[in-house]
Amino acid sequence: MNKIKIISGDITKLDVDAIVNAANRSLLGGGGVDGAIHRAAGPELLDYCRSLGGCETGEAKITPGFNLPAKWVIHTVGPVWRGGDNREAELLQSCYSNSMNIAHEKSIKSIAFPAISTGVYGYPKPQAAEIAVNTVLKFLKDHQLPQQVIFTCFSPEDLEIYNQVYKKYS
Ligand code: AR6
Repeated sequence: MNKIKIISGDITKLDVDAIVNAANRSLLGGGGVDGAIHRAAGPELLDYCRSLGGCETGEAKITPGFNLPAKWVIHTVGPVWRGGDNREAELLQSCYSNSMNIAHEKSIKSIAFPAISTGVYGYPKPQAAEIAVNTVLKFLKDHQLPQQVIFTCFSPEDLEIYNQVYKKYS
């Protein structure tokens, strides 16, 4: 079975063990995919997140999925793009590897990622996709779990970028 899948769609609808949220450091919700996840999970998610004390950029924290089809949400905080000389690549890589580490610790079999940092936070999409695909491929080489990683693209442009990057590295 191919461990990586690239699909187009809404991450909140996916019936997977965990979805990843592109959150902010407060973990108290926002727009974009974060807003969509909180709306679909229901108010219990925000209540739970209040107990977590926020999250640093590049780090990740797990919560239940509440009303989502996904059992878990792994919240990670991507870097804001400020030209590329402010550790953006390293921090984005940490988002993917820390999320994968948490998934591994929780014996999560399937996990879906959005394109972290590429919306409001302005990370250039092709560069972000390279980091996403490379970091996940490297993790999968060394670990049995998760067995399935889904990159969820919210636009045809993202789908095209991910497919091209994946073709290059797989
Ligand atoms: N399913 C999958 N992907 C989605 C969905 C969805 N339902 N909705 C949006 N995307 P963004 P960021 C894509 O802006 O850049 C929030 O306010 C979107 O097209 O959600 O990391 C947080 O609270 C883009 O490709 O996240 C933070 O303050 C990707 O998800 C800030 O935005 C990420 O876009 C984080 O900014």
